[in-house]
Amino acid sequence: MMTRTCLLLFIFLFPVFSIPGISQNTFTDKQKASECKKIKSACRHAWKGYQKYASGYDALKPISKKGQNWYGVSFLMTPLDAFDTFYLLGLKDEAQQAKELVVSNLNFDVDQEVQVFEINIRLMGGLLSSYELSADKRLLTLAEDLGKRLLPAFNSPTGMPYRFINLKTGKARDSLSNPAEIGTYLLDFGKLTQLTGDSIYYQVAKKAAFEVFKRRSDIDLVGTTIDVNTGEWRNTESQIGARIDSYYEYLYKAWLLFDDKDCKQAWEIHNKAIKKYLFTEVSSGWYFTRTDMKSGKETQSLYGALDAFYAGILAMSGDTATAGKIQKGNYHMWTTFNIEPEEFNFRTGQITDPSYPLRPENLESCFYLYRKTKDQEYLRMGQRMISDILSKCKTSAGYAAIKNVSSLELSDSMESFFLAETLKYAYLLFAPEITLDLSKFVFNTEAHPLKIEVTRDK
Ligand code: DMJ
Repeated sequence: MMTRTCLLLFIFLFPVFSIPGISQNTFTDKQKASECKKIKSACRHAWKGYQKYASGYDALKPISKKGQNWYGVSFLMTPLDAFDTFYLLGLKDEAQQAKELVVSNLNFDVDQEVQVFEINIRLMGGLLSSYELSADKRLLTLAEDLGKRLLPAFNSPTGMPYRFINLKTGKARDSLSNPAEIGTYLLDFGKLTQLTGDSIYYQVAKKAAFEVFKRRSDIDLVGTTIDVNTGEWRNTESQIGARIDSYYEYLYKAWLLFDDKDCKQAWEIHNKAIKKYLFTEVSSGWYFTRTDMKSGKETQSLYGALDAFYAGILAMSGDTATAGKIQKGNYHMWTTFNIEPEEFNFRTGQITDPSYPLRPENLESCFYLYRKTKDQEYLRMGQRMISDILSKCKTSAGYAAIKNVSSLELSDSMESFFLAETLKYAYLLFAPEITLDLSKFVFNTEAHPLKIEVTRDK
């Protein structure tokens, strides 16, 4: 008798000639509208739970039905991350409620140390996009106040930011950082510069990203850990996901948002190396592996939920062929394990981290690929993933992360990126393009849309 593990391995290693679990029908407008309706109703359900059990907190604990803060005080992560999703989905009451919670309660004048990267992508990004969509000046005032309080983090000998900053005292700490936490400011700080006229924000963000870039290896890869005091690499493993991901994303998107050609060139140099050294084919599909940044030799054949985003960037850049191959791998990872695991070994099919914290990246890549190719396959993939999330993660108070994708045991967390990103990309995949015109907006890494104000040479 075949054991469950053998069966999983067989399914996983079986070559992908057709995509299992996907019917070949074409979506009608009516079917697309029905998908949008389901996602809107999921948004309302998650928001109702937050309002009832966690109003004023950073996040909802969807099983114990309580509120949860990241720090000693709340920074209203969920309403701020969710506002622009409600706005785009036409959930006017919910958008108004979320905005009111933010403008009446958000205060950065607190003696509290925070993680600069997370505060920037969720709060700074959220404030700037909410301001651009609603024109409520109070949101821009909050963004500028936050920007001033984050700036001292960049006062390191190299200009690469420390990981933590006290919002009141400006005391910064933790010099051991990574490309993602150093290079993910270009879009948000750049937008703050554009809206306030103060050049300092884009200046520090660009310097930080290019301090990483200039320390790339001879084969144009970067590592996973770097000391911002000395500029020395402390971990030279190169990969596409955690701790590096949005560094690449922001280099590419800073060109889209600000027409910054230095950033485009840097991304192109990295992308060539990524495709040469990380892009790997096995019998079940294509993945990005992990290598040493100096030799390009494989260190570990691990891939996971976070890595899935890069297919979207490739699609945006016009490389739909490579993006399509990676997306097949992404979808295979999803269907093989019930729901995608946080990380697995793509050579053996073994799961190395079984959790699913409601991440958006797989759907995000489907969204960009569908926009670029109009291939129905991406709608079918999205439909399956959305259906899995909405059925397997639902609780009476909202949606819960999964502790183990094999047992589908839930964990008591609903990250704010579920409303900011996962449900937004899910909706936009099926909604009319005019809902969000990609020639007019660029998403920050938390899916906050920022307006393109420059004219770009094509
Ligand atoms: C989000 O906070 C952002 O997308 C970030 O860049 C990576 N991780 C989460 C979602 O998975």
